[in-house]
Amino acid sequence: MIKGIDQQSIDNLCIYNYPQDIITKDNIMLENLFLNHDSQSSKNKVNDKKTKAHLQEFQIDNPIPHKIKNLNTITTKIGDNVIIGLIFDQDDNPRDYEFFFKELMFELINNEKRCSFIEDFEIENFMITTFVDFRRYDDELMQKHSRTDFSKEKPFNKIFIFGIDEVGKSSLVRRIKTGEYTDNYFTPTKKFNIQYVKHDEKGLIAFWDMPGQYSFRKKWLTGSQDSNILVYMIDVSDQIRFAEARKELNFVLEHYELTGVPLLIIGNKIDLVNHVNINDTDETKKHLDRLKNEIFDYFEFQEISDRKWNFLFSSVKTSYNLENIFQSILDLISI
Ligand SMILES: Nc1nc2c(ncn2[C@@H]2O[C@H](COP(=O)(O)OP(=O)(O)OP(=O)(O)O)[C@@H](O)[C@H]2O)c(=O)[nH]1
Ligand SMILES: [Mg+2]
Repeated sequence: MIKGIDQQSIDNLCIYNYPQDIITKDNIMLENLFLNHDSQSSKNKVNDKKTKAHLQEFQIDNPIPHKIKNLNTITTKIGDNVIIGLIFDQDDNPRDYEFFFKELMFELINNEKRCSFIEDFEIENFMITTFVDFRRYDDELMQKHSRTDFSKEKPFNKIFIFGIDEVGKSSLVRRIKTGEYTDNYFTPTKKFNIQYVKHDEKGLIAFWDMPGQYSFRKKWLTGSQDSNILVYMIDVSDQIRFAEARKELNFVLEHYELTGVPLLIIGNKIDLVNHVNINDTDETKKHLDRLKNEIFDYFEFQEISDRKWNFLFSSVKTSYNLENIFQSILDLISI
């Protein structure tokens, strides 16, 4: 997606790619793209006046299927300064998708108001929804089976990680992605931190790490759309904040659109809990079981009956249980 096409200089454009980097700021390519859309827009202004009737609506131009640097694409212009495009397989005909593309854009932008193109997180979210809806449409209606490319053959999974601030969400994602951990490495996350990990069986896994500070929590519901699993993290060493953590979890779980989405709850920072010297002894096991029972009683996890769920302790710092956590995520999304 390219934002800012009404600006004088191509350098000022904002370019968003999903799920991989596919397009860079190539002047000739971009100028050609804009020219195509400019002629389309002027036609639309004459023929399509009715769509401007509602003031709050974005104008969505007729999509244009074309080749951009050998990529098989379809693009449309939204409002005055946004162009969004999709790239298809070489053997696909983008014209097959023209109608659906325009309908989908209209539905997402003007009916569901999924994106106002102001904040980056909205744009990221809008792109994932477009991507997922298109793949569903393709699977259901086009019924093509001979796929060879990565994104078709292998599934795509979105892992939505949330929890109040400071529990260790960003540290976990960094650990999974790079193997690294540093105390106090992170300042609070201020926007959606999206990291991709490739997995042999599961294809592309996108970790959506939410900001946990109070003022950002209202954006969690927007970010959670189309998730394959919810991962809720708590800090088990900070029991003073359990009430707050419980309230925020329940608020999200009550949201009807998320019913049935599997849930993994992670009790992080187990290394900080008194008396728990993590090793394989029976003594440790007893301590962990007792702590787990206390947490279950307090959070009333047993009441969760509308989805598959699991609870695991972890320490991102010492790597305790991280392999089991990754495995549990994979198991839950397979269900
Ligand atoms: N002792 C200990 N510290 C941890 C662990 N995991 C994370 N931390 C520390 O906890 C602090 C917060 O970690 P972050 O990963 O930034 O937490 P966050 O949940 O992403 O916080 P927000 O982005 O504000 O929502 C950092 O100082 C980390 O180093 C852990 O398992 N044990
Ligand atoms: Mg963070």
